[in-house]
Amino acid sequence: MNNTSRRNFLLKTSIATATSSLGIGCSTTYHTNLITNLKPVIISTWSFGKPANELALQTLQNGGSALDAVEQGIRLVESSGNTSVGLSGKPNAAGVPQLDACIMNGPGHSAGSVAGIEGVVHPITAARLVMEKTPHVMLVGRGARWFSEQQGLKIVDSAQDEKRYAAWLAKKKNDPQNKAKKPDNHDTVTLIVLDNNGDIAGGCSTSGLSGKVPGRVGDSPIIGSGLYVDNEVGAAGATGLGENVMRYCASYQVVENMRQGMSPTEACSETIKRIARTDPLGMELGINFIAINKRGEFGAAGTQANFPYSITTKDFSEVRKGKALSKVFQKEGGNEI
Ligand code: SD4
Repeated sequence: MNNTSRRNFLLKTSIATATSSLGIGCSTTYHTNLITNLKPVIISTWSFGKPANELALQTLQNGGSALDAVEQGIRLVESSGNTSVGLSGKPNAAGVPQLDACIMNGPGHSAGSVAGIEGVVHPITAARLVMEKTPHVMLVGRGARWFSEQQGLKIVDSAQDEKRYAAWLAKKKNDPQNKAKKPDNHDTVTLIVLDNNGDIAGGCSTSGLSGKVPGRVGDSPIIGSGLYVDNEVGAAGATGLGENVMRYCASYQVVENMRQGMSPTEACSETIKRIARTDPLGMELGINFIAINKRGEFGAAGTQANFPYSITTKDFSEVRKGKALSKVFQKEGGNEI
């Protein structure tokens, strides 16, 4: 047996022993990634999460908390020119990016979020400040922006947003394949950190659906929908059309599935299957989840065949594919109208 397979064998054996002594069913290991004892572990949505994970790891290594790591990782994406996160993201129907973000800390089960916020460069920091400086969980719209200003956060004036909107519209018009490319892509960075002590923190940030009705809020800033952290069990987060996630409290459901003994990937898959059983669009819905449990096992699943997620430990940092539940082209979904 070479070193790697010996290490994997020992790892699997110790996990089998640990899971049976914990009374946790572990009948299937498909897409389950067992890396117990390799804490910290950082998982995030999409391939653009990888540099964010790496900054999160560095933050931990420099003595920062799991919460600091989440915030720093997500800030990197918010200021990277990403077309779905931060002020460089997708504008709403009025031409203004309205941003959604949330953050949650396992110890103390505290959470903060901002929704439909305009002009704030780092909504994730605004969400953290809501959590730490107010007794509230969620601030929206103008109130959220006012609060961010009071806290000294960087605000960018909306004339710049109008300019970006004009550029975005022109690009959309000139794209010959635009009509065939429905839906217009929209992504969220959801990043979860399991630290050395086994404590978990997570966050999400997005500009949400492009061309949305002004005031529309997606799943990402809603605790239990776009993100959920339970320090006893694990955490999960979503990307995909919020309307398909928030009607099912889906990240909460993923965590509850893990509480019942499912692996992170199974917990994500079962949540998607449950949504698909109820929703008229079934597996044609575009939804994807990442999850991690308290032991450092992680996984992901999506209705789309190529949902990439990023995973980082001190030993490796990679983009992987989530378990694919469908091959069909995903539709937007939402309430039937
Ligand atoms: C939203 N969930 O606002 C976000 C968008 C997203 O992949 O994640 N798209 O609905």
